[in-house]
Amino acid sequence: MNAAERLGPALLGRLPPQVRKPAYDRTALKPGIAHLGVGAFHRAHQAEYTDDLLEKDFDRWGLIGINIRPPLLTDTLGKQHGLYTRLIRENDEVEARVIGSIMRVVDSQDSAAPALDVLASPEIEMVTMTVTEKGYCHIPSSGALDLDHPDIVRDLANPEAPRSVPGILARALELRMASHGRPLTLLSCDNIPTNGTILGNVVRSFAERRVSKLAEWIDDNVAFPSAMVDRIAPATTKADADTVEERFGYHDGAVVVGERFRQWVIEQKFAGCVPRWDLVGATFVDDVTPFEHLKMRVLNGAQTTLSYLGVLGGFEHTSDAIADPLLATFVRRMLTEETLPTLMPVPGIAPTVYVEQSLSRLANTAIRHRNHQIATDGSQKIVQRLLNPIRDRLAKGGSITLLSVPVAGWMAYLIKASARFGSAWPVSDPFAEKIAAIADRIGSNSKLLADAILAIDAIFDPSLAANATFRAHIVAGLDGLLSNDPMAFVRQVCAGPTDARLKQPARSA
Ligand code: CS2
Repeated sequence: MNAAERLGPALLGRLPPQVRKPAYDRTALKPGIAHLGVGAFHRAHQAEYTDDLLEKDFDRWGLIGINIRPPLLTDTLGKQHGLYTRLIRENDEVEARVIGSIMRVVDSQDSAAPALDVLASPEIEMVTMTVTEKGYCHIPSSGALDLDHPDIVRDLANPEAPRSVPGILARALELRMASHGRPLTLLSCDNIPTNGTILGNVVRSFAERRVSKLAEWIDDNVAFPSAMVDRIAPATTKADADTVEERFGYHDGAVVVGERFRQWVIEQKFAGCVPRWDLVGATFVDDVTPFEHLKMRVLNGAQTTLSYLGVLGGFEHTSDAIADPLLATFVRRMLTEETLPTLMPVPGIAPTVYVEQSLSRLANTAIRHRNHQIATDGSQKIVQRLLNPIRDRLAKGGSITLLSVPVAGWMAYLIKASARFGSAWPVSDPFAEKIAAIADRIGSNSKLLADAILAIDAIFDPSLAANATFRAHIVAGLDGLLSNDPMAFVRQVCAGPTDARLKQPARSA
């Protein structure tokens, strides 16, 4: 059998009719946007919105995709001149579209120079980024730049050859200031609270420690809007590429799969020109906060909860976990009883409807989102998804019985990965080693485990860690989730009054 032809400009005219293709002249694209972190989410979200915009109202907004961390882009998107297939999957439906908005890709993993060339160039007026929560090098509990972060220490000593996101952006802004001086919008598309404010903080804090006048120049010429972004788009698998090849007859090394739902709410705070994403479904608003709380606490909170309880219960994907009646009941009750009361009114969205819509999105069996993928970097996610609503509940005297369970779930997930607990699964989290060391030292005493983990003040601010109610729930949660039957504990919490949690099943480790 002949190998299938690879997707590229030459194939565009011969794509099967059921594959939608760019309805504009790609050769007329000019670079205007740079994106840092070209993963599945970017390809399923901002690049698609941009493709919609180019189709609706063609302007010069071509995208240059940059990776400063693996994987290499040259071998996949590069070989396809930026083209890739975006599949929307909902249970049995598959809808294919080739996206054309990425005009060039740049690999800058070994040195920042290629990224800086793009970011400092006068034609780039918008830089979007999906660099993951930990890419900001901030302290999750406070939002401040982590000056002890090894990459920040290194970059402050070698500012002309930076590796960190704050270091690279500060250097790019310095080059812009020293050359053409054109303004720039830096738009974070990561799931961290007040992402624009945090990005502004880390870049400014870095700049203040560098060249004089850079921080002032940034204040006058750079905007850091906050944004809420949403579409579930798990890491692409070989099966996804095979689907394209089998159904449509061509090879694509950069396929992305997402759900139909998508949302992008952007704070109207720009410097220079802005792509009119608001013409194609994005919303420009004065305050993103209510949207951001809704999304991170409900949709992401549910995902994180299902990921930890799902792994502990033996479920592979989100959709498997939510198909379990116990976990479905748990997560629905947690969201409606404890999370919703912490939300502020959201223009145009009824929170209860949003909860049901979120739960049905998570039940989509065609989206193969692995619980271990969502569980990755939990230390960077639980603050906005679980701890902030817990803090709000405590401030108003509300119960936190349900919201505390996934926090203990995050701890149990990392504890069980330690050697002392049998290295249950490989994990990836900046705090994994620290928690493994705690688990190895302490063993299975939940109270001592809780004391040691809650003392990590980069995650748990000291007043929350000192709260007796929260602490008692975490201890009970660890007792239950580290037992031989973690689901029995979830059942017990779901069934009844909070006190029932104090009767624990038999311990393992
Ligand atoms: C997920 C998100 O991996 C994760 O942390 O919770 O990537 C989630 O799928 C997106 O935020 C959905 O918009």
